[in-house]
Amino acid sequence: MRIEELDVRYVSMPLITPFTTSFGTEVTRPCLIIRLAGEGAEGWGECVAGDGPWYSYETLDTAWSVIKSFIAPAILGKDVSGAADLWRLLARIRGHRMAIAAVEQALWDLQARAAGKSLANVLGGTSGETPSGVSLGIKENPAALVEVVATHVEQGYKRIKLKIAPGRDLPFVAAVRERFPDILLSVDANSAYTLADTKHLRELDAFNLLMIEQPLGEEDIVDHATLQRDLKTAICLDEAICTPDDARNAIALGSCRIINIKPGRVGGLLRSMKIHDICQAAGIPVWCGGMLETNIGRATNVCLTSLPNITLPSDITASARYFHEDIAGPSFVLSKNGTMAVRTTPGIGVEVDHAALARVTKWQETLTPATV
Ligand code: OSB
Ligand code: MG
Repeated sequence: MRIEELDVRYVSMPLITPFTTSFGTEVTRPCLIIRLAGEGAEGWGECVAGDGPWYSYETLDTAWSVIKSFIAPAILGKDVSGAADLWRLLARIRGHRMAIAAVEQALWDLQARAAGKSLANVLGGTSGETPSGVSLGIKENPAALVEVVATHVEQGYKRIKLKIAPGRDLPFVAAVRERFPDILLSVDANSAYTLADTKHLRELDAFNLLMIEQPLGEEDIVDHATLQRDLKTAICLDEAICTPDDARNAIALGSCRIINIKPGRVGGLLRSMKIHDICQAAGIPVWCGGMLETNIGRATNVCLTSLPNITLPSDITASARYFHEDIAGPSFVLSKNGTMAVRTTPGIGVEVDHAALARVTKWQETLTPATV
């Protein structure tokens, strides 16, 4: 498939509710929306980097710079037959996985649409629905958090994840556990602690949590292994798993018992599938994390969750929770039993709403073989 055009749009979407984690509060979700076109078909992808390097070192500016200067020139006008081919063309690029993932995602969508197949089908997905979990930001006090949890338990989410940070942890988790003794509950620290907090983190063992996500350094797998030996609760790594080798090494060291895959963090769907397979062979369950995606990224994540070893509830929440108006549809809604349906329509399973996209687009640039 000859790639003829790569459009990049910088989009900024106001969030319905601000989202607070240990690394800050987000009130809008900016992202880059990528459109690839070739041979009469098009495909869409979303770059999940943030405006600042808070979750990851990548930002939307670095992603745009790498896409424009290095990714677009390597693929425009070229025949690209799939993600493996894309990776071969981009082999000289180190890191910048969120930039690569956004373009890779658009390529998968383009190819699935050209073949008239759903992305889930192209990826070899097997399940028709995926259990939904929800990630709840840090709230003012434990009582306020319990109220937000109650709303989401009523909506049917199968797992509730609480963001935590030093000073915003034990009483918050205790209050939620007291009100909901039986729900599947987890916490996510986004690297807010160190090994010196081991004694404190061990107190979380009392709450029968499904997992503690990324308690320590964002690049660490050694201290996590030490901590995992001291905890009853399973550690799930998020930030620290950026490549298939990271997954292999973390598993070998015993740094975690669960891994969260985010296609953006690991460089796309091909790498996601490699990590999925490594985990499956090692008996490590995985789930798909979220980055407050629009329906374009959300649709792609849902397709990924149809893989057989994505067994735990993923951070794939109803679209209406995030934005008043999304840029693609149909929107994702939670089924009565707390699952999201995997779409069978061609490509990622959503169509772009061009008028809605234009309303949130701050700038756009079209790259062609002639302009790079
Ligand atoms: O650590 O999983 C995380 C959002 C932005 C950055 C990091 C994380 C998150 C979430 C939200 O937890 C998941 C979602 O609902 O998309
Ligand atoms: Mg996380």
